[in-house]
Amino acid sequence: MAKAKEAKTKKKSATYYNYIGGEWVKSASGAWFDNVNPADTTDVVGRFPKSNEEDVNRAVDAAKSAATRWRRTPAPKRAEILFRLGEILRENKDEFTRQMTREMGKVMKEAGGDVQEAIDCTYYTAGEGRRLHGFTTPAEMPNKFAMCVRQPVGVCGLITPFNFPMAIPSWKLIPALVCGNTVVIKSGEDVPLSTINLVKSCEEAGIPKGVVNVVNGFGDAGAALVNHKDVRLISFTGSTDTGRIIAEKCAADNKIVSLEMGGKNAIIVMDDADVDNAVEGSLWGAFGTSGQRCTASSRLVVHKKVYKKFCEKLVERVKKLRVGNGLDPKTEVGPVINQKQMEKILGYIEIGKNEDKATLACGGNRLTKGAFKNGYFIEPTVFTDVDRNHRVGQEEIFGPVTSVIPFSTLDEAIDIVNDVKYGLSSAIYTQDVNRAFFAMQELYTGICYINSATIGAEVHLPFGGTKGTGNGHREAGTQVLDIFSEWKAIYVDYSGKLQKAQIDEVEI
Ligand code: UN1
Repeated sequence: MAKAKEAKTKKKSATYYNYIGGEWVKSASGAWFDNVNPADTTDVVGRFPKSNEEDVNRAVDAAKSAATRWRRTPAPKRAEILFRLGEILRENKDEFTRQMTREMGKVMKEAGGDVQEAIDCTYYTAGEGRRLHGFTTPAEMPNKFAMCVRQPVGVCGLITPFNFPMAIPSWKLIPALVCGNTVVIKSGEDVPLSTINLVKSCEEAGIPKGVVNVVNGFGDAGAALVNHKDVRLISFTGSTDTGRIIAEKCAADNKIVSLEMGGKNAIIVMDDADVDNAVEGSLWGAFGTSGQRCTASSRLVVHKKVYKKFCEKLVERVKKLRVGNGLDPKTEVGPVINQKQMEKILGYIEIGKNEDKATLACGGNRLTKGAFKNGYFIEPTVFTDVDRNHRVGQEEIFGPVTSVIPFSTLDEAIDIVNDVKYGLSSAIYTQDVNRAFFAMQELYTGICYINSATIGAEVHLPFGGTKGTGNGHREAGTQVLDIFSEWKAIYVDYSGKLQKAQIDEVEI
């Protein structure tokens, strides 16, 4: 009887594998880890192989063996498979969305947006298979032809975070593939299922064995990928601290490294702004994905003339946000990803209250009662009267916390926005076209929005940031091709004789 009851209450969990050389395999050590639902940690989504250096070595070997054949497959043919992948993702969108919410916590609408972003990226980037434009240019000698083509870089290591479990892996994977590279993905340990769903779809679409490989696991597996001598490129999204270590390691053997890291994004609200629209944008920008976006609006820089009105309206709206399990369609703010992140966020709330002595306008607590008891829930939190130098106004929190900072002039606002170590996204609410254009010119970020929040980048525009956010690369758009391919300049001399550039006189 007791047993039957146990069987009834025990939630189902499944076993998943690494994908290496086209085979679904256990880890070399036989170790596993559990992927749990952050809204209810008694809900185990599945167990996944805990991989180590040996698994990474096998995956890199597989990627290396598949490289020549894939590189020589004409790009339009590679792209045809990717278009099929887009169809498969579209067909499975609902299931992938649900599974993502279960493993990551973000509400279903947003998880659907995440899968959609992967679909958009797949279709858009697959289109590059029939472009991958190079260029021709005149040569300086007669009877000589000059052109430039893209060539793949080789085996790429992709290290992905938890906050966009399918979109971010797709941003890296699809351009890598269309450019003719083979890859090993080390997925975020909190959200391995969404990467498995993406890669299973690659298998179904017909991507040849060894072209895409996945190792599940933690930082040691990522480090083995970064240190592997046959990996030519590392593309990483995650914290600025980890990114810096990766860049240093990559420098040792001159790997190409593309980094997307932290943010401390700000919305400026001018005195002429539509305040209601700015409040809606701030709400979405700060608390969408529980603030766990690199692009989250974690600073709201508000003109003193509208400051009081803005804060009142904002706090009133924030207090009404429905926190809960993302699987419930009524939920607006889901849990945060794990215990460690939750503690970090709560730690920042303490800093805001005690060290910064900002005004805690609403929120500030972990929710632990009733339906919240087994999850990592934090009340949406607003600090007001934040000084530009306060720690909550300077450091990335990556949770449902935002800081309102007052200002008097546009110059001052721009200075506040730029005066942090990051530079991903910025926004301004104003009805004045001159102010909007001046802000567009002066805000030193990789992304800038007018009359909209700091989140919501589209896949056909470059994504990335300045300063501590990145190392000069951009994902998405066609700009991503510059990460995953290298230029080859080609000169064809059809004069039939030796011609010396820079030296021979050309008869005119
Ligand atoms: C991220 O936060 O790392 O612009 C990615 C956005 C999303 C992507 C965010 N399309 O908010």
